[in-house]
Amino acid sequence: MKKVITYGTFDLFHEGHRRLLERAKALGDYLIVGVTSESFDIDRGKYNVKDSLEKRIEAVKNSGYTDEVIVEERLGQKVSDIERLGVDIFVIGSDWAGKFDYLNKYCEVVYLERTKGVSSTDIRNEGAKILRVGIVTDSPDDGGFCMQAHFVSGLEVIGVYVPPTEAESDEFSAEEFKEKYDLANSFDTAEKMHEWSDIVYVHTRRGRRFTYASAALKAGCHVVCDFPLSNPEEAEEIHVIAKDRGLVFMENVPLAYLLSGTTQMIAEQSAETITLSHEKAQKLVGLLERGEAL
Ligand code: C2G
Repeated sequence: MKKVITYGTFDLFHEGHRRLLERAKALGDYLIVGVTSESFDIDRGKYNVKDSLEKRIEAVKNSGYTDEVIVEERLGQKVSDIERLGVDIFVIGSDWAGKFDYLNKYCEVVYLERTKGVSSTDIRNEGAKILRVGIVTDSPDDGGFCMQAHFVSGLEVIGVYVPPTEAESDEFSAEEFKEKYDLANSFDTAEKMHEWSDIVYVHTRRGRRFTYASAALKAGCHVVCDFPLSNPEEAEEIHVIAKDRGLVFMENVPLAYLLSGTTQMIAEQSAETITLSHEKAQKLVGLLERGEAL
């Protein structure tokens, strides 16, 4: 008998979870599902799980594909589960590609394509889809980003990740940045920030932009990046990575966007729009000067 195991939170059980379990079961004869405990999810940075452990276990059982449910309570548990339960295949979604290769020592590891267009996060935010922005920065100054983001509806800057610097003199902490710009979170790894972000703003020195932009795209986040990204080859590569995943990649060239918007308005002869946006801009400047913008 071929035993298959998979793990997950399975919050607000949806079609993506169901399809994962269906395909996992089809790989063998007996499917074991490890459902994460509440405290394990908090430890790994998943704070807003809605359903209780009991409810999530029930949903996994009700799917009709599961032969046995266990609870995942700690890091490193997967190896002992696989050995103890005599597992042949470990299965997980492609959002984890490469992360569990170390389990190859104990059993076969299979990454299944994640189902697009459905996630627990979207269901949680249903009706009020707010795009969450995470910033990766090696500068203590945000370049005006947080303040400007306040004027964009449907957007929330949720936190910051500060990669380690080589020069000690440049050092500042994510916690300091978070306090300065009144953000909700500081993340100790880029991966955690990706998990919580729809968009990542890459605000680092030029040599590091490609690394952080590509990592964010590979984690499924849209990216806004300081200009220029790096060299033309890497710029081309990043556009391919974004395109393949159906994600937006944009460089931070505000004057160019302003000019293209203006050109379009002129072409459409929508002078009224130009006047209106001018008035809006004046109002914004007034608010900023009086410190009322936030
Ligand atoms: N999944 C999917 N398609 C989606 C959403 C999720 O295929 N649209 C898959 C995930 O890739 C994962 C499983 O469903 O394999 C459960 O997803 P989550 O509940 O988000 O669990 P996760 O945080 O990925 O936990 O130890 C825990 C595990 O490492 C995975």
